[in-house]
Amino acid sequence: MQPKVHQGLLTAAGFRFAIIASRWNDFLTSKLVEGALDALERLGADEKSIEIFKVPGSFELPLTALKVAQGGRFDAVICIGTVIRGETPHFEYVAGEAAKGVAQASMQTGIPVLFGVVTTDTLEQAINRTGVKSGNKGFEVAMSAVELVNLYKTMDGGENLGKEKVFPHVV
Ligand code: INI
Repeated sequence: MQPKVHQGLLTAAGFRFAIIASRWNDFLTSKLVEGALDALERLGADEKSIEIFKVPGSFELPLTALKVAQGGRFDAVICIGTVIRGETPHFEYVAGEAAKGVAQASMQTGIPVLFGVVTTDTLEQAINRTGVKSGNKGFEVAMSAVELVNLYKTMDGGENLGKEKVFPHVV
């Protein structure tokens, strides 16, 4: 059997990206933002087609992502943050709400909203996920964002077609 396979190209040229970055643990999240920018640049995105929105913490990512996605100016929204279990007694609330809200923003708008939040037990694990050891989560989610905008463009048969069909309230 050879079923038809649908998958997105890894080319960012012509697409617009929003990065929403939490200020918490800025020495780590700034590395994640750098990783995301590195990926977008290397996949051909134009600097002018990328905008960064800063928010106080990861808890604030979902609503900001929703507003940015609803604005209709971007093809994908990349949310970035770091939540470390050992550093907060309300880890579950912050990380859980961030994950749930980011998914909701995507589902409500039809625009890919990526979850680039590093959630770890320890500071060391978080450091390792920001480019020091086991990859850079910002780079990875930016790659996923590019793949998805290409996949959805193909599925829609044209830019924004899906949005018009499925989400008439999103301009
Ligand atoms: N926000 C984070 O992004 N990471 C954290 O580790 C964190 N801790 O540890 O509390 C955190 N808290 C702030 C939270 O995201 C909100 O900004 C705050 O609760 C105001 O709504």
